[in-house]
Amino acid sequence: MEFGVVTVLPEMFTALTDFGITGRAFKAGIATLNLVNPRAFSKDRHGTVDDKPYGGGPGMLLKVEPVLAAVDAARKQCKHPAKVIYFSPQGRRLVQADLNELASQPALIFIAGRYEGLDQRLIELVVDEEYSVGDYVLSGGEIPAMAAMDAIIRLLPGALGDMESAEEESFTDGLLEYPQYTRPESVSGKHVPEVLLSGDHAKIRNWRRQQSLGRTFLRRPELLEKRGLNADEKRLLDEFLQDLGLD
Ligand code: 9D3
Repeated sequence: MEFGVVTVLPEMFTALTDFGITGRAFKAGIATLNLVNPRAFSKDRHGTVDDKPYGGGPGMLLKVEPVLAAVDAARKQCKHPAKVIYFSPQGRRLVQADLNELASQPALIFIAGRYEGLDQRLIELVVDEEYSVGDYVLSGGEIPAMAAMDAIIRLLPGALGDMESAEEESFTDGLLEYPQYTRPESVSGKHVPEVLLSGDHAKIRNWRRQQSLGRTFLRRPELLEKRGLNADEKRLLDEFLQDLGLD
């Protein structure tokens, strides 16, 4: 997968290229990254990349010509035709289904917004999809672009080790994870649930399923509404709530 990123802060991307699973994927050539700084395409000797909004008001926008030139340069560096994705607070919320679709593309160019964002004409001219990562205020689109690339790289063949891949397969059924414990058996008077020490693997599987259902019901009820529950799961959830005295 070929990634291009248009950003005035390319140095931030070492967080992705130099560490962990994503670092390994770039080293192995599973993904490639071209960083393009609009500042390199600025027309004046100060390298100006921002300008005032027409109509007045606070804040600055990224200038059109340097960003347009940077997107063109990013396209030329791609062997494959690229979709252009813009990260902004006005975008649709990015979810796993979007990332699954993006992971099937041969090339993606991300535009990371800074300041108050992009001129609307630039969005209409070059942007295929506009995404937000959530309803909170960040300082720019670089961290959202990195989050998207991280999530996409995990989906690429060979990016995860055998252990991580096996874990990934057993997940994706729309529930939150069950609570997990490692040694020691007791921490400041808090003990590992007895069932996990029992060696009864059917019972452990059942308990974990119940914990997943209970947690999802309490923390993310909208996930259960979308997914629905079978008769077995209803019974496990009822028992979970009964045990907590929440029925
Ligand atoms: C005058 C109001 N502006 C400043 C508070 C709005 C604003 C502009 C630009 C708020 C944030 C940003 C920079 N954010 C992003 O580029 C961004 C973002 C985000 O802030 N939240 C969630 N997802 C994203 S994707 C890109």
